[in-house]
Amino acid sequence: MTTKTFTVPNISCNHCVHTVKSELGDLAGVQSVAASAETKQVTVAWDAPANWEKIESLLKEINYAPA
Ligand SMILES: [Cu+2]
Repeated sequence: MTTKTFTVPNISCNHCVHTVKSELGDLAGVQSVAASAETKQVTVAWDAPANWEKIESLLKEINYAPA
């Protein structure tokens, strides 16, 4: 399992947190998603078939690109 913590500048409230968590959670292979509106930090844990490229492009698609 791979875990990565990164900043998403566009996270501004709990709705954003909810969106990021549910969208990433739907990606096959993603095991857990933690996000905070206060720190704008997201931690994702994943296994194959997910990978960082897929996670990053999904986040860009929904306008929550990682910094
Ligand atoms: Cu928001």
